[in-house]
Amino acid sequence: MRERMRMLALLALVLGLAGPAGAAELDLTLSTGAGKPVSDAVVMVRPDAGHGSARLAGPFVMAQKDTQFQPYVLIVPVGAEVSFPNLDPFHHHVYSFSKAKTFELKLYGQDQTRKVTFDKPGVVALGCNIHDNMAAYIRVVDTPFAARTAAGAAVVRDLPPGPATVTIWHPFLKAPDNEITRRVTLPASGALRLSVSGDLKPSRLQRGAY
Ligand SMILES: [Cu+2]
Repeated sequence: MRERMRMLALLALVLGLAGPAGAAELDLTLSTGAGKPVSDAVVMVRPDAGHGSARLAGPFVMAQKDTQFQPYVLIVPVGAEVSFPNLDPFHHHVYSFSKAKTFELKLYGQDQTRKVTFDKPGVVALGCNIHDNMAAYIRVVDTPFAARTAAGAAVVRDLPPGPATVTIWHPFLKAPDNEITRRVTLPASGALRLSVSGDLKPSRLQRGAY
């Protein structure tokens, strides 16, 4: 009897950890009005049914290399600890004034690292006090269903079926809060294709090809 109870408890734990993940995927393409693919956008899917206890997996790293942040856009879950290794043979001084996380990592040198925990969802714009053209973004997400576009495409997997809200964000997207939102209904299995068009505001802090 005790053995059976233990088995049931274990089963509940396993099911609980797995959450309501399903078999559908979202295939998103994002391009400008002129048809150019947009990279470094973040696609977030929030199923109406919720997402259980599923969470994006780390490690989460925002490096400084060749006088740039790498990557340009990093997706992390709420509560993530992000490391900021300096891989350059000179100092950097990383900061953010963003509402989602205001912090400063004072001058530190080659092969040193620092850690910051991001405890609120939102956009964190990064800069360097020494190098004015260094810029990057951390998007802190409250859903495990998130992906970044590369060459204008992103795939979000293991989605539960049913209605969901899809949010597409890019630091320079011409839209309120730099976000476009779509309502979709996810199938029980297979792929839902979604094509979205959005233009970017020109900025000296833009990076990548689109
Ligand atoms: Cu720097």
